[in-house]
Amino acid sequence: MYKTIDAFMETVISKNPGQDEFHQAVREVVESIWEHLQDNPQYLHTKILDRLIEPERVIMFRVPWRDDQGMVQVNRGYRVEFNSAIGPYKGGLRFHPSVSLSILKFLGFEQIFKNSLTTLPMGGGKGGSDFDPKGKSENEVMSFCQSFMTELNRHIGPVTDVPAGDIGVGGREIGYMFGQYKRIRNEFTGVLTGKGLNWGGSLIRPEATGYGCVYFAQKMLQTKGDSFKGKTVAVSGSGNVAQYTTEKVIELGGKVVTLSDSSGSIYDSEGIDSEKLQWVMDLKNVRRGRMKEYTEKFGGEYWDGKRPWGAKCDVALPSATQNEINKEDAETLVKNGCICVAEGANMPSDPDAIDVFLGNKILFGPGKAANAGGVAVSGLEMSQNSILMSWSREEVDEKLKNIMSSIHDACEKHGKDGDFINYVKGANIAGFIKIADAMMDQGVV
Ligand code: NDP
Ligand code: 2IT
Repeated sequence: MYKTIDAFMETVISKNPGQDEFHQAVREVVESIWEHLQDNPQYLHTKILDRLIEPERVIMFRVPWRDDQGMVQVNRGYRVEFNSAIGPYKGGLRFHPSVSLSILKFLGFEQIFKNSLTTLPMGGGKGGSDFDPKGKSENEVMSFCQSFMTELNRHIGPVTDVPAGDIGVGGREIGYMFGQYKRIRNEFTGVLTGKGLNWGGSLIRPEATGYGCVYFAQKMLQTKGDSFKGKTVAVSGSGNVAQYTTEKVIELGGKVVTLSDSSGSIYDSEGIDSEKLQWVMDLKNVRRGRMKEYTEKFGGEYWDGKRPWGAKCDVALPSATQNEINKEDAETLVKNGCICVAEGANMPSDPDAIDVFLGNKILFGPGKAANAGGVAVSGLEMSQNSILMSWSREEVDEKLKNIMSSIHDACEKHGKDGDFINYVKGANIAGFIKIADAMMDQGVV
């Protein structure tokens, strides 16, 4: 039995060398639940924590494909099937050159708790590849997706493991992978979520992560009697999550002044209105261009190679990638009057940044709570597929709102400390209890 958090983390680090992002995600959870564990020795005796940090299965495979010049290219594919205590493995696929086992283990580990919070029966998993879709032709993306699914298909299934999108994987890639799965298996099933609307997809799934994050931030603001109306909002990223986050903030009367991509950020003091957002959606989803072009079209400032956190804002909604807010960024945000941060991305704030937010007692919603709307609507897509029905936009949106609200309540229940809510602690404890109890019920497996 471990005496201290540091002693536990030493073992995690020595068993998983070099997996820095995974260590970071585990430490955050363990720090939150440590006290709860000491008060509940049944979890210690059954080594729930030791079992929880060990994926049930990790699959790693070769993905060979031919580029447009006929040259053979080789990427590495992964699926981390982390925990199936409360349902089939569920989580996205990420295609990005930075993808490694550490990144996918951190994402899969986070996903276990996130999925538990959604109230739906989904276990945790994550996968992807170091393939870089940037600059590739349609044909190359399709060839890669088909090769990737040629191996992945034997490990997944509607009651086993149900992947979806993440960075670099959107409707286009899900389509190519679904087509290949169906061709190999001769089965039309809900094996992937984020599908097209006329072949089993759910209304609101594309919007769900962004909308859900804004619904969650709205609940957080309401605890202070506040709302999005008239708020200046900094959003990072310009992909799926950033786009629909911006759409919902505009609808609720807020003003989004920043967006970004991996090359830099744009700052528009007038606000990104619906028309400008439509242009961004076309730029990123159809033309696949860079955010720099925004300032050439609409004016404003382009901050080359910089993140958007220098912008003065009331609310920050990081929606690009992990560790995109460090201590200095967090201090700048707080100094400039930011009162609320809700994470659309997974682990965008590093541990020092989280300390700054919590230390200053601002509203801070961690990704596993704030961005759970995406996987929640994936869960609703699975339900619709299994009953061969599709629900209306209003029905799905209503269910999404209710789920985000219940996640907020769970965070409040386990994270309330006087008049402050520690959402990190609340989300981790609430997520943990459901998984740990299910694992206890199912014996040593
Ligand atoms: P997209 O691929 O649609 O967009 C990603 C955006 O983030 C792009 O603007 C991209 O810029 C930027 N970005 C990616 N990597 C980096 C990097 N290393 N440095 C700076 N910017 C970067 O992905 P999503 O919008 O789907 O995902 C964004 C975040 O939200 C991720 O953390 C993901 O895990 C999380 N998330 C996504 C969900 C979903 O349903 N899609 C659900 C829950 C969380 P560029 O174009 O230059 O690459
Ligand atoms: O990080 C995430 O929750 C996602 N990328 C969505 C996963 C899903 O299965 O919809």
